[in-house]
Amino acid sequence: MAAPKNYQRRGELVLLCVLMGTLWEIGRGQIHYSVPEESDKGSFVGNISKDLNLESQELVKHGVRIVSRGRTQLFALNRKTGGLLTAGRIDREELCAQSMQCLVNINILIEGRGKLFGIEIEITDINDNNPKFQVENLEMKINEIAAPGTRYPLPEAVDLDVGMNSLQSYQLSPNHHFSLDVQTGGDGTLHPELVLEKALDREEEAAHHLVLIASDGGDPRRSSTVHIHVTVLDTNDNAPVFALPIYQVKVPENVPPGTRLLTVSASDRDEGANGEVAYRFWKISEKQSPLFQLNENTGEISTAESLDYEECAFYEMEIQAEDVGALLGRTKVLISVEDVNDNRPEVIITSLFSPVLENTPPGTVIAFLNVHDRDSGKNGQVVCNTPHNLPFQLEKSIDNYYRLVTWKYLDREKISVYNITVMASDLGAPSLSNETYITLYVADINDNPPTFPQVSYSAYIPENNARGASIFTVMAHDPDSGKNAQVTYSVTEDIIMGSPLSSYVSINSDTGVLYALCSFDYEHIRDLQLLVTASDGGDPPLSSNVSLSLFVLDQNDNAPEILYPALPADGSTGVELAPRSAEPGYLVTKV
Ligand SMILES: *[C@@H]1O[C@H](CO)[C@@H](O)[C@H](O)[C@H]1NC(C)=O
Ligand SMILES: *[C@@H]1O[C@H](CO)[C@@H](O)[C@H](O)[C@H]1NC(C)=O
Ligand SMILES: *[C@@H]1O[C@H](CO)[C@@H](O)[C@H](O)[C@H]1NC(C)=O
Ligand SMILES: CC(=O)N[C@H]1CO[C@H](CO)[C@@H](O)[C@@H]1O
Repeated sequence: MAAPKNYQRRGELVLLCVLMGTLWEIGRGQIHYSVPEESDKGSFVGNISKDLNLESQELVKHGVRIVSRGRTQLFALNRKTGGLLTAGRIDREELCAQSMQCLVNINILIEGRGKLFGIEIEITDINDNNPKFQVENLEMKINEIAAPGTRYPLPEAVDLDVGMNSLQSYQLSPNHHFSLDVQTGGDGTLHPELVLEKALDREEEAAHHLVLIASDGGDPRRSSTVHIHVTVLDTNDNAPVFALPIYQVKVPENVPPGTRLLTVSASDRDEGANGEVAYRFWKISEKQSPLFQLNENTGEISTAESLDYEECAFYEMEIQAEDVGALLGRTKVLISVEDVNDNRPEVIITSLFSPVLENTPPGTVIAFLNVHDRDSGKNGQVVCNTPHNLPFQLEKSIDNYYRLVTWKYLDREKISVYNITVMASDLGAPSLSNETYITLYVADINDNPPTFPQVSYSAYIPENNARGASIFTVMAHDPDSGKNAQVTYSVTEDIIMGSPLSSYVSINSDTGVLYALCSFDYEHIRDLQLLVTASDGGDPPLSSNVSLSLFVLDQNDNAPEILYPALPADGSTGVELAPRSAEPGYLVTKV
């Protein structure tokens, strides 16, 4: 901005010199002064009076004055003392910009003598300007993968002063990652560059704060700074890392499907999308993969189906976390399933000796049972028992086997079939139990003879009966079963009135029906004593006897005859006399 104006001003001065050139008469060389810029108004520049060999009084007399066409008078003449003074502050930089020498030419006109003198005044530089950056703060972005050695141009400072007072050097605040390199251009200007010395790591340090200092060589030295804020841009250079190398969880086997078990979590030190992680099963057996589900985004592992301690008590799997750049992290998950008393004991009848003979001695083994519970620990310990009111008891055998034995004699005739309840309970809390039923048949032995309901029987048959007529039926009962209860009847042979009993009667051995084999004559035979035997079909057979008395009843087959008193021959009624005083019960007569 200032430069064109200054050139213009210098142009005017030069023009002034040319115009005045004709008046240039002084033989001696040009007068040369120098004054530092920024001197106070009225600062002494040179003694005109002395240098032009004029008495100070003559200055006024000869009308000595400064001629210059500039708008601003930089210098003034004290006519009394002959001193050339500054008329105001002079800014060298405004006047001459960056020119190494700043010369101002003025002319002194001595009107009285018609003489013109040229005076060259050099405005010397003082260090009155700071090197100046155009910005105070600089934002830079550098990707963390940038290679060491990469260069980044930095802003340059400008110092209006010249020579040593102008910009001499740049410095960078100490830093581990960056260094400063200053290149010198063809015209001597300095170009500061930032050089990456050591690779950046956003995850370690996401930003760096640097200060660039530009200094001049003046005395005192002036400097200015620019603050450089380097933001390190992320690249996906970090793999996800799980918080734990192994996750462990215990879960009761009865949790419903969908129960959350645990959440694995991997962190990725990268930021934004580079730090996003997806979870997947990495190693899981085919058998267990349908059992668990993993939320891809949250890392939450839950059950997909119900777990069964008895099937598998321990699961091991590996989980992988993957970020967008396919960088991986892995962890292990161990799931222990804890037993819950969820299985009823089972009772298996390994062998059953049924039917059992009713005369088996106490202590005979009826059955072998095996009890089993799929749970473990107390939940899997089983106790077995049977009702106490039955003639059976359980005895523990080896392993999980029980013997069912009799503890007293059985009686088929009382109970022929038992429904034995075997109750198995485990020791879990709450306990689970299961019942099983054993049907035991008691086999008959011939321990009961057929018995007759009565000790003896009497039967009656009218005389003159038809041959083959049934007289009577005896019936014996045998509580045994089958052959042992099959009763056959017989009559013990005897001799009655010279004839065998079997010629009089016979008995149907199956039905017990007694038949007459002859026609009885009361007048001939009045009664028969029989011994009927009932035998069962057992081996050996059992029998019992009963006596049967058979009476023959008289029929009216003979006309009665009155023997006394003899009837009168005339057919009249016989008379019996009785005294009047006869008491009741007095015997009147006998017929
Ligand atoms: C009870 O035991 C039997 C075998 O003795 C078995 O078949 C059954 O499944 C068991 N009941 C339960 C509910 O477990
Ligand atoms: C045995 O008894 C149980 C219950 O008392 C019953 O459920 C079962 O049906 C019975 N078994 C037989 C064979 O009678
Ligand atoms: C039945 O009577 C027959 C013949 O008198 C005899 O041999 C047998 O021992 C008797 N039986 C019984 C059980 O009294
Ligand atoms: C201002 C100043 O120093 N003026 C002096 C210039 O020189 C003459 C003698 O040549 C002195 O008399 C002035 O005092």
